[in-house]
Amino acid sequence: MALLFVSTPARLPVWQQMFDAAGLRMIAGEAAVTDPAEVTAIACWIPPADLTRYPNLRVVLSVGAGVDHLPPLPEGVALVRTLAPGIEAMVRDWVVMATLMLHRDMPTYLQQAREGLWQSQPVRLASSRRVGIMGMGRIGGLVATSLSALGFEVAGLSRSGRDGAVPVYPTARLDEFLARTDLLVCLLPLTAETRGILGRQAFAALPRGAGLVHAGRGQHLDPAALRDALDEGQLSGAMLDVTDPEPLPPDHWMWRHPRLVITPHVAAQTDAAEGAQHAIAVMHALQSGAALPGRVDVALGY
Ligand code: NDP
Ligand code: OXD
Repeated sequence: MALLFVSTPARLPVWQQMFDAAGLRMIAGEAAVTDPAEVTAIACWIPPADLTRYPNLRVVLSVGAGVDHLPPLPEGVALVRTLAPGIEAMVRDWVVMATLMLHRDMPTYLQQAREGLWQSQPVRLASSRRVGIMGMGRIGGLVATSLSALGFEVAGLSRSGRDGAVPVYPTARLDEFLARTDLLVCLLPLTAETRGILGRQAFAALPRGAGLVHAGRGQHLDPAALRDALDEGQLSGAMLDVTDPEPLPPDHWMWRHPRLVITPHVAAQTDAAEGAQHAIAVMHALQSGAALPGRVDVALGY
């Protein structure tokens, strides 16, 4: 029973040391595989092209929180995502920063700074802005708590609509949720249901001048709809951490739009020790037959 590591080389020494300490076998890279039958789990962002090479493969572990980048897996191979408090805290920090940037008009001030223009905009209380968080899972819940503590009026959207620390709308009440949202935060997984959800219909349902904070996935967003909404003033600004494609080509219009601020998918980066710790928990669960932590229900369309 071994885990094949095909992720970022910089994380390798930490993983190796932690696997050795746990008494678990880890193979560093496909070139080091001598007996493919040993491999029961693969930790990766992008998996090896030919998974049929590993007859005893039971788990593919995404080294991130998302799994949408992974191809359909062979029958009998479980899909697991990394659960790590560091990922969740990092994304929370990015979303709080991005929300505050829109709340405090930073796209305008960044543009004014380029022009050497000293000009104040009206400042509003956080309590006068309604934040709407699409996706109230592990990350959305943390973000809701933090933004509520800053005084924003926060609500969420999820499939179930189960209330948490803030009121949560079910998907069936999407339009109602959007109509009460001044700053829209997307923290959804990319699925067949959520692809393109940030499009013309959603933007039109928001109050005029709303802002968009997007840390989900690039394919949630229709870029042409975003450009029109920004140019027409339906949206006043957007903060994007994810784009389609990634990397965003240097000549893409989004880099230069004055109402848009883009970061290169850096809301979170998995900490090596936290990632290894989760992988070890997965290997222990595989050994004992316990439920796999972070297992994704593929039937739900992830
Ligand atoms: P979770 O699986 O914990 O939560 C997902 C949430 O989305 C749940 O509340 C779920 O609802 C809801 N949801 C799923 N489908 C729909 C739908 N069709 N309509 C409304 N709500 C829906 O995920 P995480 O919080 O851990 O992560 C969320 C996403 O954040 C990741 O999938 C990834 O895309 C992104 N991410 C981005 C990072 C970055 O660096 N930019 C880093 C890490 C994550 P319910 O609870 O009812 O099932
Ligand atoms: C992730 C990400 O899914 O980095 O962890 O987006």
